[in-house]
Amino acid sequence: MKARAIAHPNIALIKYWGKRNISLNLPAVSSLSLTLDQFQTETLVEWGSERDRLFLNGSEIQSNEAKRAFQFLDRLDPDRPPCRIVSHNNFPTAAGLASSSSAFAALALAASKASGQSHTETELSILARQGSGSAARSLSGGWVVWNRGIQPNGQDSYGRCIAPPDHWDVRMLVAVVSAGRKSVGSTQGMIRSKETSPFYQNWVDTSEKDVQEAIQAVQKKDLHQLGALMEHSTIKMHAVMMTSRPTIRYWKPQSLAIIEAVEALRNRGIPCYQTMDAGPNVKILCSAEHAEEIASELSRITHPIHILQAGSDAKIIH
Ligand code: 2P0
Repeated sequence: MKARAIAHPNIALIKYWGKRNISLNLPAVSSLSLTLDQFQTETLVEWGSERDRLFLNGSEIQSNEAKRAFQFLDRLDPDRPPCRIVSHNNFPTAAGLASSSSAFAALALAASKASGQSHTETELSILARQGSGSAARSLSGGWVVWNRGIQPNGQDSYGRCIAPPDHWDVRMLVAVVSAGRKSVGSTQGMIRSKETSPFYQNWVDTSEKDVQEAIQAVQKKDLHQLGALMEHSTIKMHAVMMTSRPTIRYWKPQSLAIIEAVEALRNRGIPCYQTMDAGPNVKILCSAEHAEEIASELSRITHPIHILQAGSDAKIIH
């Protein structure tokens, strides 16, 4: 059987960094994200093929990435037949643009369907989470909370939509500083931070409150409150990364130039707020009315600047 699914990446406003269980990808902290439109992963799964084969953006992959994808299918069915996976991203892979979130959300959905199983959205989120933590947030569109949960088996740790895409007409700008692959992978980075950063425990202890306040800000559509919380969560996470040993620094000079430009725009009365993930690219949250002006200002520093809206649920396509 074959099935094809698409999923969109999500950008965390309140960040996930750190695991309470590595093999199940159970997070040390809850997080809140916005699923994006335009950027997407499209994945075909053929359940029952001559042998396991993975194709990504037109090339066959035989590295650890392939192993990770097929081990993920083993979680769905340990006695599965050989499978073929054909996946395309229409945006840069593994560059801090959340490609693993859409990749494992699309793979979970397509594989579930192709294998003839039937899963609820919650079950799919739990499954996708085991491929890559942030993928738990990409089954749903709009504004999504991923609860840390407390159960050892992770059955209470999944993404849940708190507001649909049309709840609030915001824009997320993506200022691409580098489309290259990141220097330290997220999983390794999180392990290193937990083991070595003197700020790690404080990060864990303070994140829950950030998530609760950010949920309220989304519900009230309070851009200032949400933007301030997002910047705070971002800087706290990067402080933990940078104080890890050896240090993990994803920032580039252009990233800082964009952060300064965002502050300058804000001082001129244009509300906009920045966030960064495990890579040098900067994302800017703003209202729809200011998006073009902000993009044109930032394009003096780097390009391209993508202007994205809230995206929809992952879905099966025919
Ligand atoms: C996030 N990041 O909340 C955070 C912010 C990066 C920085 O989720 O190890 O690829 O597969 O669970 O999901 C990127 O981490 O990591 C990420 P794994 P994932 O979006």
